[in-house]
Amino acid sequence: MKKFSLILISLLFLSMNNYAAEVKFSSALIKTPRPGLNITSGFFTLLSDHDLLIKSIQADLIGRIEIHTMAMKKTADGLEIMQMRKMESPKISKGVPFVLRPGSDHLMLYEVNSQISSTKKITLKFTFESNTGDLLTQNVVFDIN
Ligand SMILES: [Cu+2]
Repeated sequence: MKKFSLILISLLFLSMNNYAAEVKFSSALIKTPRPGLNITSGFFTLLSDHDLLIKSIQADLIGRIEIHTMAMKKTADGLEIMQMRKMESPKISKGVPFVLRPGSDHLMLYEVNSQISSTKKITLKFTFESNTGDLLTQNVVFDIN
């Protein structure tokens, strides 16, 4: 019995250790703001082996970072317009790529310091919440182009 609980405890310990959800980013890119503008957009693909919520994204030199959905809407007079909406705590489903790409859902960066235009890389700090309420952070290097 004692041996059994020892095994159980070490299994628990192992799975807690492994908890550090594996979150893989690819195609992480931020567009250089156009001259005179302090907002821009960014893109990435994320794949996680756990269900997660994106709680916040922060970076030096950037005032505020949001994730937006984008959809084309027809107005009453038949015009096609782009409609962007902020996603509150976007949900990442285990094993399902979360894709932000040009012309679709995207990162929206506000109050961007002009110094960003003279650098090639920037680190964004992502804070995730697991479905057990744990918070985890991950620094992700984005290309600026
Ligand atoms: Cu947007």
